[in-house]
Amino acid sequence: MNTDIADLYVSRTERGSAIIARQEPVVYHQGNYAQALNEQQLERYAKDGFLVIENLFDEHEVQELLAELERLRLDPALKGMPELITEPGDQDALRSLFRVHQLSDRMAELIRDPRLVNVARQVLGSEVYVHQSRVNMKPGLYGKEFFWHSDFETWHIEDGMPNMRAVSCSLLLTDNNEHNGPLMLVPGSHRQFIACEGATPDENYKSSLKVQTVGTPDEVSLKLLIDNGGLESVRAKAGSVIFFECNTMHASSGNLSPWARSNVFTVFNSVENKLEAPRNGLAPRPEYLAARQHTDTIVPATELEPDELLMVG
Ligand code: 6CS
Ligand code: FE
Repeated sequence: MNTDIADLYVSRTERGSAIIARQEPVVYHQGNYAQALNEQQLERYAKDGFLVIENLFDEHEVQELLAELERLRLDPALKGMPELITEPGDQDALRSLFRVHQLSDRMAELIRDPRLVNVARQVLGSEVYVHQSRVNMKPGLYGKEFFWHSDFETWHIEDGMPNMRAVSCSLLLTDNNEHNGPLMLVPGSHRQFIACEGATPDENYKSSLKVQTVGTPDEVSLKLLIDNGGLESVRAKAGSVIFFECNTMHASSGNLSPWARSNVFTVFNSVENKLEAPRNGLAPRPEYLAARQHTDTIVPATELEPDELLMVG
């Protein structure tokens, strides 16, 4: 039970559901910490809680990353690793692979790309580190949905992330269209925290990464958010990036099309927002879901000396 009255974002306790006003800024220090987004893009991000930048990566880069994803998917060394999550009820279909920035040199290079890191540094107003990375495959025909949730709700309760000061970057590696289960977001939802009903079972992550049942909003709050802000589905070409604030409500449908919806997902957290103890007496989740040890500041690649680049490449 959480008895910490200083914690405003109580969730999954006997108190039940509630709508709590966000306490933190969305863009820290007026977006002056780094220069990546222009005024208009910053405003959009602050207002909606997300921003799509089309064709941020070119076709060649996308092909290279897709090939790397395919290599990882077939790598026998990864078989049986806990980082590999299969689709519910289907041991053969790969749903997600976590900690990709440590499992792959190419992905390690990607998360240092200034096109991603500098956006994170700008909106979070500080240096940043990687809280979590993953690829989501959403295979054609068999990729299942992700139910409505705020990532921050999970990271606050299960990982002890203190504040809303993290941003997710989803780089689309395949075209996202109305058929292959694109990301749906609720504009403006990041300004409210939805406290959820239901206690967290031990080792919840073992099932929640396949099908999420706790840490999901009640119907009334969800409808209110959507009636207020509307719904937006991201239809965009491979190479586009969705930046979304950690508390933005989102979901995606299953993929009944034959086309995979694959993306690389990196969560940057502010170095001033490192993890504390999980809430409600929960045990910390594994490092591959929530970094506690590997919290080195990510230096944008252009700021590295050429010989350092060789070492990390
Ligand atoms: O539990 C987590 O940390 C992950 N789960 C979901 C459904 N989305 C965000 C995050 O990657
Ligand atoms: Fe999510």
